[in-house]
Amino acid sequence: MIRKSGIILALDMEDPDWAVDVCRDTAEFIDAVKVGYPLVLSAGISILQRLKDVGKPVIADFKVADIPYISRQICERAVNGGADYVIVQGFLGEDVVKSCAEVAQIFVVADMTHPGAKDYIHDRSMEIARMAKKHAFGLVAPATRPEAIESLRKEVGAMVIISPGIKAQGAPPGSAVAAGADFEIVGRGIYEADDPREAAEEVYAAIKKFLPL
Ligand code: NUP
Repeated sequence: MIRKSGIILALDMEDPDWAVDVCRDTAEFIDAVKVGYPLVLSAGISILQRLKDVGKPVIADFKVADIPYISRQICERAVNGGADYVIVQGFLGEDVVKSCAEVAQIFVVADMTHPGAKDYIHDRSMEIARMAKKHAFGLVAPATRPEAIESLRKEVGAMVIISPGIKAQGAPPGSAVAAGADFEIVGRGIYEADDPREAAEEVYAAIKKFLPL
């Protein structure tokens, strides 16, 4: 995944035409799009190819969390549907991550943005990251906890880190990249803005300060 702006656009609306419109409008300022259950369950898997046709890499955020046999099938279907990358949960164990990585380029969720992440996953995030490093293309780490991004960066070296939690969940644009992430994932903060293109440009302006020249 090539970094120009450092922005991954998350599309979680119900209407597929709206999703494609936002992707087109913001194309100049985004490096990839991320689609999860809310959009795929309303629009069908064909939305992955429609977004891919706009010209951006597509990340299927299915947070895959099943036995290895089923997790692998989910990844295969996502890839056949047009996904360039699939997001997989790491807490299920190495066998799940490994079976997914055999059929897809994967990002592994090492920690999450919401307060409840502190109940369970947060305390094991470094172990998850260490394991993921053996199999995955990248990690998902929370912009809402920049100190977690800093620690995970130290743990995984040059591995790609993508970070949600910008704007709608409280993390300021630019903060995740400043903490060591490669890309910031932004959903509502862009697609719910009156002018999504302008909102994307503003996020880019904030990230740009922390990108190498
Ligand atoms: O820990 C995570 N937090 C999170 O918000 C892991 C994620 N994959 N996400 C996703 O990022 C979430 O599913 C949504 O698609 C996006 C954030 O959207 P928004 O809060 O910017 O609207």
